[in-house]
Amino acid sequence: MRLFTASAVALGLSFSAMAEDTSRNEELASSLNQETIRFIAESLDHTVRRDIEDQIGVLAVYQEDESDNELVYAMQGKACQDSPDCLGLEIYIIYEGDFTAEQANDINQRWAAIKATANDGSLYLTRYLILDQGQTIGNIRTNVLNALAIAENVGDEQNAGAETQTTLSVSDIDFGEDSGAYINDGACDDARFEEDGDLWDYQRSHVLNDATDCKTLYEAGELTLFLDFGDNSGEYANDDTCDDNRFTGEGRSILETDSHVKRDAVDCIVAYRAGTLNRPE
Ligand SMILES: [Ca+2]
Ligand SMILES: [Ca+2]
Repeated sequence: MRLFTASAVALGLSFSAMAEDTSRNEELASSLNQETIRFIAESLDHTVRRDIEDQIGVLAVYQEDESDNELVYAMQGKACQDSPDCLGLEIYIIYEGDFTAEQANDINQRWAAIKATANDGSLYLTRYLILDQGQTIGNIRTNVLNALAIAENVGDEQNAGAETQTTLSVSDIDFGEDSGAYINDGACDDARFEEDGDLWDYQRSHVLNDATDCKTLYEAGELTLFLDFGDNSGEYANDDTCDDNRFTGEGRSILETDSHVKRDAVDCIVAYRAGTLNRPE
């Protein structure tokens, strides 16, 4: 089996939704050929990227509703023998990463409608349909959507887990310097480590200014990083306006895309210290 990467690519674009094609929903299929598999993907308003080489099936892609991410998946005919018609259909999604058998087992226990396996670190999510007694095209379309909905959930869980891990690493956090009025008093006064830090002006002014206190307490496991400004990798970094659209307030630019989330740290910290930004909800 060829490897497909289901990568989360932030497109930063919005596509106009086209209507789904339900015209063949009542049609009973006891086998599937290339044309029908392609129709199933396109009828869901998904884009067929290409046919699967030397097999019956397609590689398709669509944009998730809740985010700008796109999900790549494959539908492959099974039990085709020498015929161009296949008696089964496998829907599969592959996430590359560092997945273990334990994680796959955990997914299997929570999502009965999909089979998860870990192989060389990649996570395979598959759903197999048998067409023995015939299934309607509408039913097959619903099965595809169910499998993809579970895959989206699994993907979201992985992304959330990855974010938690990065905030836990001390070396990933810039604690700044000891330059505030409350340095070395045994309490962290940097608003980033306060759940409702916007309420206190002196904590805003202490972002990056109470390094020793905050680092010591963070290493002891007594602090959580609630507000992560990220780095300065954005195209509009260092132009004196905060372009990170998680924030609101007069210190924010008019940019509406997610392109600068956690990528405009200096501009946003300056505005935040000055009190012209509200932190994300
Ligand atoms: Ca302090
Ligand atoms: Ca900026």
